[in-house]
Amino acid sequence: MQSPLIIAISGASGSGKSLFTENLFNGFSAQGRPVQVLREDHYYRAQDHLLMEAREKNNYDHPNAFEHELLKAHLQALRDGQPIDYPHYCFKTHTRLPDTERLNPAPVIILEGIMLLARADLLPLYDVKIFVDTPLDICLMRRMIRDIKERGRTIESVAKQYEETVKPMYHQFIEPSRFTADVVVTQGGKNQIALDVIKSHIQQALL
Ligand code: UZR
Ligand code: MG
Repeated sequence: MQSPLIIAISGASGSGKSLFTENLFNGFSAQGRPVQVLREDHYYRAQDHLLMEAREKNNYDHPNAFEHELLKAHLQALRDGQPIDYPHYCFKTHTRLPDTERLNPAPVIILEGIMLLARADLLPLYDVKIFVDTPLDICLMRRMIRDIKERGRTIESVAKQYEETVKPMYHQFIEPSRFTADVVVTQGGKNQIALDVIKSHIQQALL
């Protein structure tokens, strides 16, 4: 098999990365082209050894919160045509779930996550680097709604996390990583022109 095309999609939490990824993926799965989506969120470190109180205090917006070594090993394996055991993470308990999922290699791999472009050693692994650039106030509003609905949080806890880690770490790590991107996408996952441009690039690469 030809080496897969690896596309990394990054940007702030709440920027629309996941929707952009979803829309890109749907475009391809509709055409019957095999695409594998990997989320950096799944590679948050296991914290079974820590009490809940310590887990709640962890800085999840720092690159060290992720097991990037495992992500790197998985990308390498998929490149070599090997399957991987994809981890699953629980945002409510802040640790990995016991089960993993067997994923097979595919010609296109789409990765999405906040720190994908912030680690210099990961950059050479990607064929296409995309940064979804959305104003921070919009990201915060979306995040507030999502974290309360889906991640079991309160308004107070989202506001505290935002002030203490999300915003400062965004400025320290995510915002500067924008300059490593090949393409900067405004208007998030609904930017149809950006989706079409990237889809046609992928199609060309698959010929
Ligand atoms: P996305 N996060 C948690 O809140 N708890 C965890 O156990 C793991 C991650 C949050 C993290 C980050 N930050 O901003 C966000 N905080 O998940 C990244 N605070 O996920 O890209 O899906 O928004
Ligand atoms: Mg997301």
